Amino acid sequence: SSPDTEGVTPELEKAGLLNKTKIAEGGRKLRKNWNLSWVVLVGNSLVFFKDPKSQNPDSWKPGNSRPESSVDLRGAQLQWANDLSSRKNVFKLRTVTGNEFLLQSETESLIREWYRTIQNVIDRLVSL
Ligand code: I3S
Repeated sequence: SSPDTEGVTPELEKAGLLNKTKIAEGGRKLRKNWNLSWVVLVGNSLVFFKDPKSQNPDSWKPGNSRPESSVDLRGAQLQWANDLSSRKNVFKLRTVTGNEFLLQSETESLIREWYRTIQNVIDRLVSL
């Protein structure tokens, strides 16, 4: 069984590699800078790592690799955003604080699964 005290460490929902760019910070538009990112969906947060050493499902655990950034999903909005990029399979994530990210994968099934799973977390947070 897990060494974590039950209820203290949030549940790992999903982890994997996605292309990511931030396009707005606090409502202010940013210049795109696409990068491959190790993305971890855990508890109420989407956590981004750029360190290749972080590319394992345990990377988000306290004391392990340091994340590049973290997004609070409470009140966040998702929408498909093929109009915002020449890339295919792109969606936009907007936080309540007005930060906006595009997430993209070459694999349609994979990006659909990410969209669905993140939306489920957002929906769950609404009813809490
Ligand atoms: O939406 P944009 O501004 O056309 O996005 C493209 C640019 O950011 C481009 O960089 P420059 O800032 O050097 O123009 C990027 O290299 C492209 O990847 C961006 O478009 P895509 O369609 O890849 O999201």
